[in-house]
Amino acid sequence: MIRQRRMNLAVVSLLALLAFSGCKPDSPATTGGGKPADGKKLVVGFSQIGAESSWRTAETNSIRGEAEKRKDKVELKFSDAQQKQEKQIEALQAFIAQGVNVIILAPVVKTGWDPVLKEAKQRNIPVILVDRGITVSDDSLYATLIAADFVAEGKQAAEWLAKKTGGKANVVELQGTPGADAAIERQKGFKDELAKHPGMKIIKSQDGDFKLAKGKEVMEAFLKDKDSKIDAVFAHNDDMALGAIQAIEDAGKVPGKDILVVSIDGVKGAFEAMVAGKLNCTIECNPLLGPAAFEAVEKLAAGKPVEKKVVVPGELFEQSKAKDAIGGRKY
Ligand code: GZL
Repeated sequence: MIRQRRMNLAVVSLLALLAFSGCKPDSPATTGGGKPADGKKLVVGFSQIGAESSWRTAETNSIRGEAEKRKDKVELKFSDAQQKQEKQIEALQAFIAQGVNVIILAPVVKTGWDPVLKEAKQRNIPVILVDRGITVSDDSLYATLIAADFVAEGKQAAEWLAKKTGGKANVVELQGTPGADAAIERQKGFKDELAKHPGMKIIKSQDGDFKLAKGKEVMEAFLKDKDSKIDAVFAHNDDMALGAIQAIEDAGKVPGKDILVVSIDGVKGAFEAMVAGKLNCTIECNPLLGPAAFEAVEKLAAGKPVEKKVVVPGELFEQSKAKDAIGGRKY
């Protein structure tokens, strides 16, 4: 009898210990998060990657423009991380400490976000991902992802190139920022589609960091190798393609003819290059994410549900369509 009571006591003590040893569910935030205090502005923290491309500038302007339209009820705190993840994490920690109501994050790379997103969750601050996705241990760590289908973009580029070259070409690839969702997925889509065409071969592939200058530098190096005949360039974004076009011209070749150029984004410079016959095709990746981002901000602030993923559509433009389309482009 005494033995049984001792056992019961031990079990009860163990359960009590577990209950108060931090195993309890996340405690709700004490401040910050979701709804602003009565009469106060909704405070939104936006961690932007940087200003590496004209696409990025268009995205920044779109989001800041939407905040400006709502300036009587929204305060936007903006941070430019110069493409460094540690600076984005610092910015998010600062937003959390300031008790913002909602965070918008354009994540420079896919991984390494769990700890800071857990801090935001602890404070009940919803996180909206724009433009690039992430890999996390628990997808409740972000509210929604608003981004294009990068695999489809890469696939479309490969399909167009295979058709244009009759399925026979040596291709060089200018990759976007290493570890970035857009770079990883565009490369996957392109390679998987190209694999269906045995005559299509990626003979060189290197990081151009989504930047015009670096795209030019990498293309110059590719062109110096006289042993490889280059038939086409696939650039993960238009800015690197525009850099490659400069390198091709500097090498005394005709871009768009001697070497085909295919890229993604659909920025104004790409349309100008297509009208000039120097770029052959670009797949649109719309950076004007401000309206969709603030639709999500307002829903979250009102405690309403949001879609986990919003796929931003885009279409393929080639030279034949460029002249008619360029006047209507918004970025
Ligand atoms: C795409 C975005 C990419 C663009 C580049 O959503 O992340 O980053 O394609 C930009 O131009 O630098």
